Amino acid sequence: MAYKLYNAPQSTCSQRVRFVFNAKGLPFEEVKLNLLAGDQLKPEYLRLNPNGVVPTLDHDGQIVIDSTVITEYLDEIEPQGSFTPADPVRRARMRTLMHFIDEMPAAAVRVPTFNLAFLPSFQKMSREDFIAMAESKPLRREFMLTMGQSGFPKAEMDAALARLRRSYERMDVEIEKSGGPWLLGKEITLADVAVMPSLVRMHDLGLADWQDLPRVVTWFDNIRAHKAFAPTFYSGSLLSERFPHLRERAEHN
Ligand SMILES: N[C@@H](CCC(=O)N[C@@H](CS)C(=O)NCC(=O)O)C(=O)O
Repeated sequence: MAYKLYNAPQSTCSQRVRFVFNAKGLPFEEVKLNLLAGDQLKPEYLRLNPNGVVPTLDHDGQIVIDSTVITEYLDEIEPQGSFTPADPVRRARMRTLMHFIDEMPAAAVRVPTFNLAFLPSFQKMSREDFIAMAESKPLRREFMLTMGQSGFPKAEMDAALARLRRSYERMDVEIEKSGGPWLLGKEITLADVAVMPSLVRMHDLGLADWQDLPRVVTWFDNIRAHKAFAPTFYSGSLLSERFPHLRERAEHN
């Protein structure tokens, strides 16, 4: 069985899928897209993924898109080292958390990411090129136009940070309820995988606002110590490695 993953090193959604592949020890071919250059908006890619985003999985010609769907798909067809509880009630809880994660931290993290990391690249574009690029995005058109070339205003940034903070608090409650160390108890599940890249991103941006939540601190240490973590976050996967201005920012903090 051959797996081809269209993805981007720094993409949080791609990191979820790479983590599951690496944890299961499954070989996969990686096709790396340059998102700032617009590879995800080329007609040949849009035929695979009409949302114009990564990741996309090609499994022997069968196309599966959307990172949480891909991780569930992989866990179904490659059940070794399962990330899904056997008990249907716990499975339902896992999916509930995955929905929460996509709606809260995974969505909110885009605001500090774009404001702090990507904005300088967009500011170098002409107004016309920026608008044309934003309008060509099937899923993120309004997001890009709201950000514009001056970035999200402070109120929007504060709201995103507040949503992220509430997500860490929710993680803390879930870990306490389940007995930890993972969100649903003793075993790591797809819910942990789903939220992981948001915390890695915020840590990388120097905004790890969970230091007063010891259960989340331990969770973060545990996921970084997982055998799948290092191969998932290979060189170039962190924004601070790619954007020198972020390193300078971190040094000043
Ligand atoms: N719900 C989708 C979201 C995918 C997504 O937003 N991907 C981002 C990278 S993490 C992307 O490709 N962005 C490109 C763009 O905004 O043009 C998933 O989970 O796969």
